[in-house]
Amino acid sequence: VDEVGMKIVHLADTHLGFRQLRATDDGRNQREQDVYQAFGRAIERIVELAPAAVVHAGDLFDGYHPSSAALGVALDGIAELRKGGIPIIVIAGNHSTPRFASAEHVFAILDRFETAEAVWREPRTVRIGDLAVHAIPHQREPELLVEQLRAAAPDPNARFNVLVAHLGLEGLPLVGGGESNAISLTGGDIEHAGGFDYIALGHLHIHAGVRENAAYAGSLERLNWHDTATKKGILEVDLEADPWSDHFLVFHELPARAQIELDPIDASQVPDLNAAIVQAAQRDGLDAAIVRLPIDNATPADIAAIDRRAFESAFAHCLHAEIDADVLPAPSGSRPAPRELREFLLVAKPDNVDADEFVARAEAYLARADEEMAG
Ligand SMILES: [Mn+2]
Repeated sequence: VDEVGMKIVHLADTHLGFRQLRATDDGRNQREQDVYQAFGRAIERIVELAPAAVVHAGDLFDGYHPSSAALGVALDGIAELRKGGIPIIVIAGNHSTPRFASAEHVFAILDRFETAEAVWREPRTVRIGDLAVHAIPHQREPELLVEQLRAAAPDPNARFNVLVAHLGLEGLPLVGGGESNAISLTGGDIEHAGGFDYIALGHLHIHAGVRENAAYAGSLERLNWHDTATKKGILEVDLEADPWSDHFLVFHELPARAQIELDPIDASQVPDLNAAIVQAAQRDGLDAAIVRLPIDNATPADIAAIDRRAFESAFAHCLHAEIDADVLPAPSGSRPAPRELREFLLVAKPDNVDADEFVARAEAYLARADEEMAG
């Protein structure tokens, strides 16, 4: 640790092993590869920045039983940091916490082979020269996490004190969320930690400041449609700078796959829905992007009349394109003919669901509704 400054890098929510969309022709999952590449680029940038330490604020892996590919990418990245003499502290997030206490934790392996300072189950303070990193991993019980946050106190013998935690805060969108395992705390809970030089947070996938000395780094890739972040990257923190100054926190943007929600088409207003769909695909910036096209006020007949082939070919330059239809209820007393119903269901169906099963279930629900209404 030199005397020029004390800079650390904060990243989070890398979700190695995340998969989405179909596999490519070579059998690999493109989104999984995107996430690995984003992590690799982050590691490269960190090596260039040469910080005194790196803190990873949770969800290093997408799950608690990472594939050997995901584990390999993590170990490769950590090895690069080690070559640069840069220690890394990683904490367990909700995605990397087994639901059963008896399950072996992948962090046990990182720790055992001294690759990273991996912190799970119990909070632990890692000392690196003048820097004390107070690492508080995810807990299944919110009360326990709050208790541990309140108990955390800066080490008076360390020149710099950093707190790392993985949690949601009330009032902030739950972009990491929707998960049963996630925890949200109030702003007051984090105020208890105000004595730290910096609080490195994970869980919210959109980079955001929480107070002058606390921030979410955000994820490196957009992993769902809730993630409307305009930029992805990592945070460089100069612990010697004034927290109110511009150089205390520097966000280093890194490239990520574009995820674009197009302007909605109002099906009740356009003369030719198929032409409007093809028109929407002409927008700039859609190359290799993940694209969603909302269609509002569509009748089941509008949806059934969508030309799937024209749609696929208009959006062929995208990695993935999908229609997000907001369908008006069918007029009462009527019911779609079986063929129309099937066509509509195939448009509405999620990617990973079997078509025949989806249609069969819908037919069963309709039959039940008929019975109930007749009875
Ligand atoms: Mn996450």
